[in-house]
Amino acid sequence: MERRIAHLDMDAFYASVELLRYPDLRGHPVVIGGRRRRASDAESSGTYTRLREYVGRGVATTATYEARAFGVHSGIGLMKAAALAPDAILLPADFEEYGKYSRLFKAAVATIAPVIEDRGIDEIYMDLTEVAGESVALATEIKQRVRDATGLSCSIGITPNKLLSKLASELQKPNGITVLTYADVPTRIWLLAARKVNGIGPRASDKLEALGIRTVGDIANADPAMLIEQFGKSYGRWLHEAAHGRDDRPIVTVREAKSISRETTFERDLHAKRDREALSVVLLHLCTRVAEDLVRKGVVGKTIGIKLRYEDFKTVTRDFTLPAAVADAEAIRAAARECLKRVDLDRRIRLLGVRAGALMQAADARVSEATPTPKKPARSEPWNLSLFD
Ligand code: TTP
Ligand code: MG
Repeated sequence: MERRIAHLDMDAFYASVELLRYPDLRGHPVVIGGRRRRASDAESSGTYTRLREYVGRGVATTATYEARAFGVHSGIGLMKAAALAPDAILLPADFEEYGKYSRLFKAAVATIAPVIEDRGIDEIYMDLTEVAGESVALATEIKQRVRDATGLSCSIGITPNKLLSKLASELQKPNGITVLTYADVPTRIWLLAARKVNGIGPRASDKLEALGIRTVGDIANADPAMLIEQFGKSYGRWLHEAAHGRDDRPIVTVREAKSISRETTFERDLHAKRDREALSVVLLHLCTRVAEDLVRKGVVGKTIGIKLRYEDFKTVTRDFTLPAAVADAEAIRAAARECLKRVDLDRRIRLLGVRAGALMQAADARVSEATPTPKKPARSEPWNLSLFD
């Protein structure tokens, strides 16, 4: 039976949460980034910082749609953003507040959709196959509940699978509802740039581009044998399937999660020895993310794994089983390092991933040390943009 899968993504999430606090800024270009929020911020001084006053090397984490009209977006340097939109208001990030709204909107959705996969701070997948109601009506109802609970807007895509729904939710942002069937793939999806597909990172899209393949439709129309020759058996096949909008990944609820992983594709391929420092920064970030996810979900993992993808797209994984289940970044990193000793580090690497498996409820495991609470909320692919700019 065909499934009905929805993807919900909050609109300009961090910025929209800030606008709840500073409603007078509604309609203005606002950018989030730079230093962290201090207790004494805008309310007390009564004045906002303009982007033109910014000096430093910070990047924008997000921007309101009014600021995006000037070309400001996630990952852009704030000095560069200031050149584009000097009068935009710059606000520091307040991760605690975003975490609070994240929990609120997810709880509101859960009143309608019983099967939810948590994809991080501002997005979720839902399986609506068993939920009664027509798709647009259902999406409208979900959006209303999110608005009632948080005052925030979101965009929803509803299609037969996760891959298409993730693309669909973006098609009419902000505040959009997009329902697609397989029949819509050629007209609505094929014109999109290849990199819009979750799983086609900057390097793969560069390589595709060099082959004259720019859009999802170009991939769909490419010879599958050529894709396999260029990208290896598994990724090549996946590209072909993805371009035709096919994806049978299930919705994974927290209860069922067998493992928690984070991975990142580098802006440029890294060499394990020559780029040792950059790699260890990435490794620490990934371990920190995995640790945050574990803590957020109240679980601990006994098996730590790594995934490496080499420049020729060949992928290897290694696992290391610990004597006791853990949820802290340092222990995860130590185990990941053990795994790294068992792979070929003389070749260039394009992707690194860290996984915690053999999960159990933290309450059931006897964890000797208290696990730290996460400071920053987690996202699904957080580091692609910023680390190697
Ligand atoms: P996104 O959903 O990618 O962006 P958004 O919600 O701000 O805007 P959109 O309407 O396009 O969905 O990311 C969610 C939040 O995660 C975003 O508000 C800020 C944060 N974030 C980062 O910290 N770094 C990043 O590189 C990106 C893309 C987002
Ligand atoms: Mg969003």
